[in-house]
Amino acid sequence: MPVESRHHLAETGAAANAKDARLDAMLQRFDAGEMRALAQLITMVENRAPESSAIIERIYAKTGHAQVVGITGPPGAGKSTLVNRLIAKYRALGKKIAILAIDPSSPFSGGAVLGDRVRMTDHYKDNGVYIRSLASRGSHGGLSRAAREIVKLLDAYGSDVIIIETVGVGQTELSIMDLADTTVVVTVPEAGDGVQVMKAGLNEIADVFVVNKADREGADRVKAELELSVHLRSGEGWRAPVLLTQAAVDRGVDAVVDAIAKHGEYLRAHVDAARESERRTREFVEVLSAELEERAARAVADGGAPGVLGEVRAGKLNPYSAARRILEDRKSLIDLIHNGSSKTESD
Ligand SMILES: Nc1nc2c(ncn2[C@@H]2O[C@H](COP(=O)(O)OP(=O)(O)OP(=O)(O)O)[C@@H](O)[C@H]2O)c(=O)[nH]1
Ligand SMILES: [Mg+2]
Repeated sequence: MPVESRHHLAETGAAANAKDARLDAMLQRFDAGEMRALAQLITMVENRAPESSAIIERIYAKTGHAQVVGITGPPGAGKSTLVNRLIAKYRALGKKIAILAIDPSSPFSGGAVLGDRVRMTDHYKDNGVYIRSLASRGSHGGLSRAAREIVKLLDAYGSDVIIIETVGVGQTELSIMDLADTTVVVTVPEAGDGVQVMKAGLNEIADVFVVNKADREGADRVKAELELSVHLRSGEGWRAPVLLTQAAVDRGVDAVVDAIAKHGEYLRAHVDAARESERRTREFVEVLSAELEERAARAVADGGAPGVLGEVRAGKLNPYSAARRILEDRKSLIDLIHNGSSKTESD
């Protein structure tokens, strides 16, 4: 190895040590329950800092305590209003709670919820409530990974309940809801909303149905429709209750808290080992492929695989042949994944 190159490595080594020390300090503050450290770690994970995987690896053993509750449903159904109510209920029960809002269009902590100004301000200062939002724009499918890792951090932080609110009824919502232990689908008695929910497949994943805005006409009809769909959904096991609420005036919300708790108990009593191992396998494959992708991208950015990359850049080699050439040559592959910056491929 040329001298300059060794010198370069020594320097980056020192920088890396300082970085490690900073990260260690941050993780120690996290372990001590410092909310600011939680926020900083979430930001790193959200921005896909290279340390992201190491962070999650470090905190993983502390996860598994929280009940993750997904709340989804059509825009404007009253999800955020409901979540704000739930925050108050859980705090009254002495539970530590975290909210992850995906693309929030309605506020959680700003005190904008009707007459709840004072109470929401209390939450804001309350150490038992952590509220964070995550934008899906421009995240190129990395959203569910970021959400997964943020949930891990919130769990390891000691949250009893983690609520994820998503807007809408699309594929992204379904993939985010995959993170939830308990999924609450919120609808309203508007014409067609029940149908929209069923079309989107949300009724398949609902563990609890909430028909909010029950002050409006048609709530009983939607409730009956949803109950029928639960009835038709074959099999024994958990039967999703259909609850009427008026979140805006705090009516029916206690029953939602009860249903979520009951579903949590049900899950604990009916641990499905096969499903769990499937979920762990899926997570492993996702983490592995994402990690490989990130390492390859970093390596290329750092000038790894210069021979092949040079040919690709010049248009002499098509990307498929180039990828195959790397993948089929053990040494090139290992160099790329392990030390993309050391440029050992063919020089
Ligand atoms: N009539 C009535 N209005 C309600 C009720 N609950 C919430 N709302 C109102 O419905 C509107 C939408 O509520 P949000 O909580 O922002 O709904 P959301 O589902 O979070 O909306 P997005 O995040 O935009 O999808 C607000 O104006 C609420 O005040 C209710 O029980 N009855
Ligand atoms: Mg909302």
